[in-house]
Amino acid sequence: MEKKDYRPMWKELGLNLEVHDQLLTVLGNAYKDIYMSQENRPKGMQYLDFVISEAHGLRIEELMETKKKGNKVIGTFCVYVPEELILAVGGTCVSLCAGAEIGIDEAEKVLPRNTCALIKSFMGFKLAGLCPYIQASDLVVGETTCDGKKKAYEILNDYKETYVMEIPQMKTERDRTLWRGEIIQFKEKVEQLTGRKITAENLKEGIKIANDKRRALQRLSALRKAIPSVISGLDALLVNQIAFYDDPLRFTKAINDLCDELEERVQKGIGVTKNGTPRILVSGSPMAVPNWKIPWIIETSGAVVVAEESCVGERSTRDLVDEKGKTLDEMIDAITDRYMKIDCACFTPNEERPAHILDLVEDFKVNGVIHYSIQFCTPYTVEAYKVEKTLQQKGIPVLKIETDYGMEDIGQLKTRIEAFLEMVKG
Ligand code: BJ8
Repeated sequence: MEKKDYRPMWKELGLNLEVHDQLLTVLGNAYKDIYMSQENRPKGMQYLDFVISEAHGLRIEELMETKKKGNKVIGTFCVYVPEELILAVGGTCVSLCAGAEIGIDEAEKVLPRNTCALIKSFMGFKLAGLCPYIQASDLVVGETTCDGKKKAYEILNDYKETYVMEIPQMKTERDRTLWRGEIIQFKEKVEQLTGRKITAENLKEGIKIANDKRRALQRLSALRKAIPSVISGLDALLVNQIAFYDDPLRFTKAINDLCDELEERVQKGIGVTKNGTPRILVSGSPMAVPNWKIPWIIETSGAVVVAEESCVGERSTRDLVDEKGKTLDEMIDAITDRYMKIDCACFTPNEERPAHILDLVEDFKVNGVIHYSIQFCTPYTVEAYKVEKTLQQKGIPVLKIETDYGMEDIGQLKTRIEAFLEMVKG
């Protein structure tokens, strides 16, 4: 089937068509090399292949359609933004482009060079006119998680209205009160933007949609405990990445279908790995599309990634919002409590995270942990020490990696990862 020409839409959105074309070509080739070369992929992954191929096309067209009906699109960069409130009023919550190196030159005109690649990437995508999601968004919502992000949002706000939620730094009762207040203020912002009231009835629906998506992702995660592995880490990561872009109802159905297929694989003992393949947990900074570098190196070095302790992974899906609440107040409480459980390294102390990593190692029969920090990401790079110490005390092999989105260090990383995998096997 011939591909539709989306260039008129991209032009209308103000994208830099020439550079955007180059970006799509590079991404298409990378996807072919990394994803389509895998063997024995589940059939259900065809849906994900399709979604990724239309990430800047059909999906953006859908967003423009929903906007024409008076619905709003809200762009985010963090799993702290409570999407339930957006869904309640018929809005769409999308993650904005932040996983590729393109646009870095533009970003470095306004940000220091030693800023984490994720921040430079979102700034670069906006300044170079390459992210159709931010162009289609009616509002961007940022958060005061790490210093780099919160200061970058001040700059981003000069180019696109950016509303910032204050995320507490600790998890005391006082912090919970602050966070609950932020959620109420965000609710008012959403109501003002959309001209629609958030009620107990529509919020219940918003909670259900978000929880159903998380339940499908939890199902996928649980299926990755199987030996042999029934899906590659790369494919599972892609599912978690696309969760941030796709229509939630359609996505949930597609992932549940994929899980049905994987359950059948478990029953029949069909896997994508051989006996004795080292099982790796990747832990740390989030991997936004198309950041596939580390799992790609791991899986082309003879191991399989069985879980991501990451916001693009089970950190953002493990907790559901309690659905028992009947009044708006009870639902706001349930949302507050659910989001307070996220153990991002921006919190101090953050003892839950190393403890949770140990649980994952046990549950997923992990042979080794690769701690991944985006270079210049202070929260995860510093917290890596505690994670490493906790794992070493239990005799669990761990490798700490710091890298950006560039390809220059691929050879060096491959050497280190291969040496680590040798040790894990031995
Ligand atoms: S809840 S992990 S999505 S903040 S990598 S920009 S922390 S310097 S992305 Fe994150 Fe929310 Fe936390 Fe999750 Fe800063 Fe680090 Fe860069 Fe980061």
